[in-house]
Amino acid sequence: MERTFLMVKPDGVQRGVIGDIVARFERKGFQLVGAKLMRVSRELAEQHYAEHKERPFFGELVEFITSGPVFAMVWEGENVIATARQMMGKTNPQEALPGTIRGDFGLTVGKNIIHGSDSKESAAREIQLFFKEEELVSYNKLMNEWIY
Ligand code: DAT
Ligand code: MG
Repeated sequence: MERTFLMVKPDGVQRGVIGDIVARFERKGFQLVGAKLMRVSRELAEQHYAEHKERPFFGELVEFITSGPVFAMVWEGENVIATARQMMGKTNPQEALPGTIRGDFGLTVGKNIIHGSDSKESAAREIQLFFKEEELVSYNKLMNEWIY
């Protein structure tokens, strides 16, 4: 089953929307396989956002993601990578549709509440960057018989 890495960013944690965000993915039918509240070190932030190293906002992005605790998660389910991106909405909350997480909770691109992997490759990379294998739990949910 496909897995993705999702992270409530420091603004989402401070604003108290961890529960709302988790609830959306649970209700959709996805399965949580790992989660932790943690601080992102500068080193981890720079690795995680390595693809943006040359962008003018890179410094700001690293400052922001290391500025307070984040809630890191791994979710599992059919097509979860693309579906989670749709549920998050566009990168800029000004463009994200109502009903999406960024559309409902955010106002500016610098503080857009949530991160989600954008491809199979980035999901695999980000999951192993944030989680040890033993922190991820595979289990059968009886509910899955009513979802799949
Ligand atoms: P996403 O988080 O939707 O995958 P991204 O990978 O292009 O978007 O960018 C990573 C983060 O960088 C994004 O969530 C917010 C920040 N960011 C992107 N574009 C920005 C910009 N033009 N100005 C400031 N921050 C930006
Ligand atoms: Mg991205």
